[in-house]
Amino acid sequence: MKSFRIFLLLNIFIFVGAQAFAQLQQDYQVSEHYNKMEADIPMRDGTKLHTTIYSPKDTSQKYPILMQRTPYSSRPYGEGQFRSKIGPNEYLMQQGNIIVYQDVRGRWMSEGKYDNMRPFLPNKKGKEFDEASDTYDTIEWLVNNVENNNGRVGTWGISYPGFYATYSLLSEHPALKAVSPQASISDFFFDDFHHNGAYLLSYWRATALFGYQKEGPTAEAWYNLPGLGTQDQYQFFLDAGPLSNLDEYYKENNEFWQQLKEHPNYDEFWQSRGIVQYMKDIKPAVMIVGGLFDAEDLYGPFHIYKSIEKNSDNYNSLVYGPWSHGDWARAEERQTVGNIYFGDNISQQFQENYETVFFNHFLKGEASGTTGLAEAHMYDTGERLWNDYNQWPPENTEEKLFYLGDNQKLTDGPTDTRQEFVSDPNKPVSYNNEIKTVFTPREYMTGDQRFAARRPDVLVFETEVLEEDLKMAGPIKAMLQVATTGTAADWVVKVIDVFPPDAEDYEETPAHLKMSNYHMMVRSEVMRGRFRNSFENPEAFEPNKKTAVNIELQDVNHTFKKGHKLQIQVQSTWFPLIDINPQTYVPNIFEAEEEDFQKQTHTVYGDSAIRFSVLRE
Ligand code: PG9
Repeated sequence: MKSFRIFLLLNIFIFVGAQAFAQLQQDYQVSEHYNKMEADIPMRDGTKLHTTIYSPKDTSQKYPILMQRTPYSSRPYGEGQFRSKIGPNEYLMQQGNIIVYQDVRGRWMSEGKYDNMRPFLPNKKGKEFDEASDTYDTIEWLVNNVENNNGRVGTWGISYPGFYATYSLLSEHPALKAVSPQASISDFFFDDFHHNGAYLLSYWRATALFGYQKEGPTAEAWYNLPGLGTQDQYQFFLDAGPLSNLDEYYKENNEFWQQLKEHPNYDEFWQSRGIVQYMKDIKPAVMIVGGLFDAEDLYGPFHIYKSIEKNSDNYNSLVYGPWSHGDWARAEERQTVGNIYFGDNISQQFQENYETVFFNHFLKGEASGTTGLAEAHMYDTGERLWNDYNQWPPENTEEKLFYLGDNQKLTDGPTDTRQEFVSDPNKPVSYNNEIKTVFTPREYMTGDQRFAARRPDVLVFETEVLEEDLKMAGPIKAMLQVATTGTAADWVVKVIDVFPPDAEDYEETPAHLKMSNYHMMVRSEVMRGRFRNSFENPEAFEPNKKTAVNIELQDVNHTFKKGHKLQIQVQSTWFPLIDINPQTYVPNIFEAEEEDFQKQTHTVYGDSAIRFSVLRE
């Protein structure tokens, strides 16, 4: 009885504490605790970058500088105009830090010309610049001109700001001590606008966000996102037909649209803009953050972390949670992605117990590297709890191959069977089962895949009901053996957790859906078949010739529970997440004509395998 009373008191305490913090958040006014100034900081070439600086009114101590460089505006601009929340999270804001936001070159109130994913220049001379030198020049100005700073600087950012945080590592400014790239774009050929060379048609509207140069410093947007005129984006893009028909919306002055069309392959244009290649000999402490269901930038955080880990001996850590793009920075009590609920206060606990600890240790504390935090803090999205690993991928795993056998089964060995399906460009497989137009797709990452499983042009392979838990921790590789009657094809592989018939609904489960037998997407990826041997030099398929196509799917940390099933789906269209492959080889799909789009029959052979990293207990 006594222990129950203690349990009850503890829960009352937690509830009261959470309520009190929520109230504190609502009562906290940035303007009451911070002064704000704006400065146009000159870069080495003379270009001025608009920078907003929030400094604690309390000057009883010195503070580090926490900076975010962004293409999305450092607004609000103007005296007396304050953000409602500043910094990576509320804890760091309320503890007191100097928080800085900067419009990157060519964006908003900054001068200069914008360059999407501006290439890094390793050996800059004189006034030559890139985002690393802009970061260096900014930090140099800040530490010498902002009062009451303690000489230590951190950077952070999510998504494109995450790219600039990653880039800040290349500034090599001695004051830069801690960097947290979060959902960082690393390479537009694998993040956001392309996946393994397949163009993300679902990002088409966002082309306007980055495609136009502005006349000069502006506090107002100089671009508009095109409207589709419908909430049914599947129908809109199907009716639009070949990509060239979309030119009517973007003219020559949309630089990014022209670049997308002119560079269909992984050529020097894209390669020079990738940042992973430079993640070597990194000195500042790094905490990479990502979401295991991040539809936009899943490739980036994993590859940046792995490159730093392989090529540097700095403090380098990884956090991947049950999050969609940027969820970890929000304060939703119930953490859900699409139809799946993972738990309560997951983001707040990360912000308080991880992100705040990381920055305080290196910017205010002893900076010894003994943070008490894990090397890899990874959420198990099947078990619904956190794992701490001393390396990522974990060492105690073994490879397990599942073969795409006959009769919709996953088999332990290859079979001499084959499965065929007709892929029709006029009836592509939808990437989700909803009718709504989105800025960029997100919820499909945990979406129910039963709608696809019941189509004849989606191959399904699955295990029997699992008699024990099966934990996957690390990368997944699809090693397909395929053929097509055509000369071009895309190959999509989906890894699915099939829930048991008695799975219970969540609070969020909509009336039309049941979690019973839910086919939860765990991981998915596409390979544009022409890039199977090289992203730089595409190749056609030889009709009806058995051909190897390998696809790296991004890492997972997921337990397929006893009573569930592991399912693999294979398909060749994924619309309008990605554009439709004509299935006739043309040099540039952005220039394909109506007649190039042909129905073809594809074959998947029984010696195709999916390789998982299974955690040994
Ligand atoms: N990586 C995200 C994005 C880039 C481009 C278009 C749409 C989204 C982001 O920066 O939020």
